[in-house]
Amino acid sequence: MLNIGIVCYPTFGGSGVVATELGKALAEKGHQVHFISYSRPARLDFFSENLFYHEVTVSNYPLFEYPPYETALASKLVDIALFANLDILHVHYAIPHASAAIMAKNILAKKGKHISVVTTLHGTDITLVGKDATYEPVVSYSINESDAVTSVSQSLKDQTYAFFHVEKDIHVIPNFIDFTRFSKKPKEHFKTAIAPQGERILVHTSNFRKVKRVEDVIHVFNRVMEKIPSKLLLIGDGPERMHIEKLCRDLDICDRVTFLGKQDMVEEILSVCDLFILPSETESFGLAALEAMACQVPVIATNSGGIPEVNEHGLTGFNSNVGDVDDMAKNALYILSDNERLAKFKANALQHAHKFDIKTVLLTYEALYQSVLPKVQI
Ligand code: GMT
Repeated sequence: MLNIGIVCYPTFGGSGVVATELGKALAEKGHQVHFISYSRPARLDFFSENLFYHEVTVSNYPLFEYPPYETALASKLVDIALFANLDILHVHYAIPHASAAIMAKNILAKKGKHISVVTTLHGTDITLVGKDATYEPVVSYSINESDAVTSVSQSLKDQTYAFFHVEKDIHVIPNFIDFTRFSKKPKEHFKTAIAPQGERILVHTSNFRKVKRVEDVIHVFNRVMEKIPSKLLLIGDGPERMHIEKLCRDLDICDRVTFLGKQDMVEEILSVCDLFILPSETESFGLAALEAMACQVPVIATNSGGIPEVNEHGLTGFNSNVGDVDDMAKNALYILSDNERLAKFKANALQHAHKFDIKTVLLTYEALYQSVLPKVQI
C-alpha cells in the first residue's frame, strides 16, 4: 500500500471533485491518502482511518499585495512528504499545483527523500489560464519535470501539446463515476412536486462561469417549452447567475425555471430529470454530463473539447456547435417528444456511463503510481 499526497482546489469545481473521489476510493482500498489544500475539499465529507487533511495557510503580512500561496503550498508539501513518508504526490490542476510539487520534489531530494510527482491536467488550467503566455514557461517546465502526466481526455492531451512546449508522454485517464452514489434514486414525490402536470424536466449544473454559456441553456429551454410542457432546474452558483436570472425575467419564464443554488445531493435531483443541457464554450471532459448519464439522463451538449468522448452523438444525446441553440433545441425536442425514444436514450446514457466506472479507472491510476515508483535494486 502507498502513502499518497493529493493536492487539489477544494471548491465545487470538477477537478476538486475528481481528486477527492479518487482519494476516497484509494483510501477505501487501503492506501493512506493525505489531502493538501487551502480549505477542506467539499466532497471530503467523512472520516476514515486512511484519510488525512492538511490545510495550507498563507501569510497575510501587509507587504504582500499577492499572498505567496505557491510558496506556502510547496513548503507544506515538503513537511507532509517527510512527516507522512509520502511515496506519491498527485497534483490536480497544473496551476500552480504542478510547479509547487516540482519545487517540493527538488527540496526533498536535497534532504535525501525521493517523491514521485503525478500531474493531472483538468481543463481550464490548459485551455483558458494556461493559454495566457505569462504562465507558459512555468507550466511547460513543471509538466515536463513531473514523473507522470495524465489528462482527462484525448482532446485535452492534444490541446496541451498544441499550447505548451511539452515533450512528456501524457496518459489519457478519463474521469470516472461512482455508481454507489450516482444512480437513479426513487424520488417520485420530488418529481411530482416539480412537475405536477407530468411536464418534462430539463436540468443544468455548473459553476455559472462565462465558459459554461448558461444563457444558451435558457434559450434552448425557451424553445423547448414552447412545444412541450417542461420545467428547468438550475443547480450551482457563480458569477453569471444574476445575469441569467434577469434573462429569465425578461423572457417571462420565471414560473418554469428554478434556481436551486449549490447542492450536495446532485444525484437525487438528477434522478427526476429527463434531459441535461451542457452548452459550454469549452469543456475538457464534462464530468457533470457523466454524472447525469449515470442517473439515466441523456445529454444535449456542444461538440467542443472532450465532450464527444463522454456524450456519444445520437446514442446518449447530441452535440451541436457552440452557440447553435436552434440545433440544440431541435435535438432536445427529438428526444423529449416520444416516450419510447426518451426511454431508449436514458438506457443508452446509463449503459455508456458504465465505461467510466471508478472501479476500472482506479486500477489505471494505481498502475500508473506503481510505474513511477523508484525501482528497487536487487
Ligand atoms: O470549469 C469547471 O467545470 C471546473 C474545472 C475544474 O478544473 O475544476 O473543470 C474542468 O475539470 C473537470 C474535471 O476534470 C472537467 O470535467 C471539466 O470539463 C473541466 N472544465 C473545463 O474544461 C471548462
